[in-house]
Amino acid sequence: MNTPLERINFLKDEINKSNYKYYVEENPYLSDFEYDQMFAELKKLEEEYPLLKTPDSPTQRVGSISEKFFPYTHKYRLYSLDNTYSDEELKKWYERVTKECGNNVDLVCELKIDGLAIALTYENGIFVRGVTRGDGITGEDITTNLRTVKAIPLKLFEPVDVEVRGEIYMPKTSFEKLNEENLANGEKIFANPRNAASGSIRQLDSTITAKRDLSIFVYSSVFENVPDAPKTHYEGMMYLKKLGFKINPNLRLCKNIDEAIDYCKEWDTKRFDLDYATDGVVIKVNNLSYQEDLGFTSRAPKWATAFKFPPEEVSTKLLDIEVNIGKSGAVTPVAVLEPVLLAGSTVQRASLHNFDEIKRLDVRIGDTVLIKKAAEIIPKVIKVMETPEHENLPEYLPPEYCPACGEKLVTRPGEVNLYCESKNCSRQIIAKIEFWVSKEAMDIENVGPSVISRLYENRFISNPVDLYRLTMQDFMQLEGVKEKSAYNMFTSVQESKTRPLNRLLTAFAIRYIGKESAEILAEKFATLDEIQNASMPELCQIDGIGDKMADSIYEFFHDENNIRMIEELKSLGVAPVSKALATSDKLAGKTFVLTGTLNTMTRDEASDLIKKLGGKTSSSVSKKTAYVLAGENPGSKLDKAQNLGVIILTEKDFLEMIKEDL
Ligand code: 3B9
Repeated sequence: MNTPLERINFLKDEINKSNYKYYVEENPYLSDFEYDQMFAELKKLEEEYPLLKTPDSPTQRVGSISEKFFPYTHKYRLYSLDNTYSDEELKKWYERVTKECGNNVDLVCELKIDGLAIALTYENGIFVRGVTRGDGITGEDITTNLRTVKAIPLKLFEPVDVEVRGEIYMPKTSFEKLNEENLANGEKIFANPRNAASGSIRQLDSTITAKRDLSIFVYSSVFENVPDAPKTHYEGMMYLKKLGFKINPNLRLCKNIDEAIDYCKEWDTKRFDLDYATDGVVIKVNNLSYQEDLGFTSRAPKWATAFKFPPEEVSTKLLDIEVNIGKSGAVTPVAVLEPVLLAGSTVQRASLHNFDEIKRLDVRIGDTVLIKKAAEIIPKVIKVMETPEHENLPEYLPPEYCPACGEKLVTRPGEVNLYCESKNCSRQIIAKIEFWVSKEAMDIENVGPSVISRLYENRFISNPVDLYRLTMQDFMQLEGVKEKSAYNMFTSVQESKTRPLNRLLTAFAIRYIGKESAEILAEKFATLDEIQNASMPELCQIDGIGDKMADSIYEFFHDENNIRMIEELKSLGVAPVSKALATSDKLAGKTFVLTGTLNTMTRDEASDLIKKLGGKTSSSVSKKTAYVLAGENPGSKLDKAQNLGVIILTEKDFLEMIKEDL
């Protein structure tokens, strides 16, 4: 007769082995019935002998409900990958590699899984911690949720100390099933398997995570106490497999870049047969000592590159053509589509460029159209499929009158777009204000399209300048806006008064002047007055400002209405600062909120530092806050950050993060 400990260990091993066979090798070992029996017996024994219950027990996968995720600073940084898009770029990358390491550098090709990057830590072969990638330096501790992912071993086949990195993903079929169920239950629909995986793993209630079909592929490791640690990436991957990790079976050792290019070509088509989303191929130098020689840039290893698959194309039905009115009055068609999966996302709308394009392609409502998506860009209609229905559909005719204000639409010489030239067109005014507050322009957080529409409808604003006249009380008049959010909206507007000059110039939406030309202007001129007083020849001389642009700038700053608007802005306290020169883009796109007292610097100094590294600071914590930098005696901002799951940095974390740039 076995002792309870022996029996418990036997059951744990059998169940763990069964999990491994089922979820990693995808080759069942125990029948469902046997599994359930053993699981029940183990659970009962552990209840009887609570001291024998250990964290690597399969009964310990479903955890509890946490209130929040805690930030965790990675022991080893998680790097990104540089992207390549063509054979030529791949060859150039390989040239740099061989220049450093000599000819005949072996490569390993792997599929790039479109999921969620995480790091798993094992001590003595026991899973102790799982953390999201975050920004590569600090992530969030999601151990409890990761324990529910059956393909993650709780105990390895050898008692090693290792940190592995991998990608959590949801199989395409499970994603579709989840969406079907959610649709039926009136719950959230995920745009793609990646979002579904991310939403599932970020559940505070891990019993929900446990119900989602998540899996993992592991692709990288750092060993700590292994006597003969692998010498090549390929051996490393085989060792990970031997330890019980799930690795993607489609990795391949290649002798040179031509073989790697063949791999990319092969998988560009074969990937559609897989039950998981991939967005490219990762190519790595195999020899680890070569990897060490090549080293890292500030964000990515030089010994690896990600080849991105060219954009996908799919066909779907054109349900309608909507008309959009832009901030400059340009009237453009938008395709409304039967939802379809394209390059990993569900697409329902696509660009049709302009009405000439519709005529050229002979697009008719009801047609089957081919749509294409370039990386991160709005999909567009590129072709009408030849169908028997096409000929019977009525030709599409562009609108003659503005659908918003009824004004007759006009064409402009030399331009393809139709324009609504009404000064009172509501859709145009709203588009102008929306652009003013957008990230690219004045970046006014907390005041989004829905707030703008309501402010406009309630006649609180009829142009962007009016935003600066609003009081907190005005915001509170909107339905559902309480004191706190009114305060945030008001503060965001006030904060935007001192945005850099280039942002204000962008926000003006001067014809032909986009973000880049606004930056050029802001580098040449320190103030609005200087630009206003610039002569045509002065403007034309500027590198990067063409004659048409110069004309448009001159005209804008001499228009009576605009002169008045600029005066009003000034009197309301809008005072752009001349462009604070960021010396690095390390913190680009990251918003910091500072709270409490810092030891090594003042808050102003910290905030200058953040700006110098390309980041932003804000006074209130929101979902868009990337980090809260908390000093001693922090205020309520810290609680808010914790509630929202925003990463909290101590002064030490912050200094660690930017030390290379100090
Ligand atoms: C320090 C696949 C992805 C991926 C690395 C990947 C994303 C990132 C990466 C991981 N799919 N592979 N690989 N298939 N989406 C290459 C950036 N590796 C690291 O982050 C990393 C970091 C290291 C090693 C690896 O330290 C070294 C240790 C020994 C020698 C040299 C460096």
